[in-house]
Amino acid sequence: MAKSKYEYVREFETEDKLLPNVFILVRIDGKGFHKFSAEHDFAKPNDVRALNLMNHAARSVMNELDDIVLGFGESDEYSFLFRKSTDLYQRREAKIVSTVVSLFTSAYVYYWRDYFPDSSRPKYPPVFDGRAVLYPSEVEVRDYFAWRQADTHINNLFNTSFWALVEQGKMSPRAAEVKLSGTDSKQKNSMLFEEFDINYSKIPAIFRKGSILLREQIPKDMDKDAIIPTLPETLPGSMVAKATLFTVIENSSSSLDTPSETTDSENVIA
Ligand code: DGT
Ligand code: MG
Ligand code: MG
Ligand code: MG
Ligand code: MG
Repeated sequence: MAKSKYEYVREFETEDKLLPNVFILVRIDGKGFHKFSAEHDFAKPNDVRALNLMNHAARSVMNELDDIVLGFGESDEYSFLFRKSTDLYQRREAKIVSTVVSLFTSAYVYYWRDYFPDSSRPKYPPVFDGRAVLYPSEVEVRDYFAWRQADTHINNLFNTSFWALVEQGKMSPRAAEVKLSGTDSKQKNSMLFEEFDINYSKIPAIFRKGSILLREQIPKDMDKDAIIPTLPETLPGSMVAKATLFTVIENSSSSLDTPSETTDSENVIA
């Protein structure tokens, strides 16, 4: 095709290729979900429908982008780890991040009704932002997921204590905050147990530890649609961490398919 005289404007586009041979991590996060969760009456402190919808949207992302080997979700955020050698969009940052965010957001809206059957769609369009972070080695990748999971735990313990004080203990939000300020996790655990009969360790793992989606290797000749995702809980504990973060990443190929889901992410920080 002949070049038009306008073609020169292409020269204004800049290169944004991510460094080769490092792990690409993309994290998305809901914009203003403090308000979004209130407007849609999300249960406090955790709404299992909302978390499952997040998981479904993340599964859509992983089904579309084969090079994502691991996903971790909590609250209104999801992290996606790409295999080190991915050449998706020649590692162009804007293409990678915008595709993940766009697909996640459209899937979140598309599947909304399956999780919130009382409304056909959200009251207004939810927005997610996204960023890519590069990690040079498995050490940082492991610590990254440990960081997000520690965040899940800290927030959940605080929120569980806070709402127990407010809803069961009939305290004002301000008084609950004052009572909790400066307490450590041991004190929160005993308060929940002694004052509210809540055994924190019995709270569903999806709330305490977040959700993991991990891609598993399947035999090449297997019918992809016939795969029933296996829960990593059924695998030996040590294998989940190793297979996920360290083996599967390097052996990842197009024969990898259906991510499976677990709420028990303990093994990632093992
Ligand atoms: P941002 O990310 O800076 O635009 O602001 P937010 O408001 O999205 O804040 P963020 O991402 O730090 O925290 C997530 C908010 O979403 C937080 O206010 C709690 C809310 N949220 C997330 N999951 C749930 C849930 O399951 N139930 C309820 N009630 N709220 C939730
Ligand atoms: Mg924030
Ligand atoms: Mg947010
Ligand atoms: Mg958030
Ligand atoms: Mg096009």
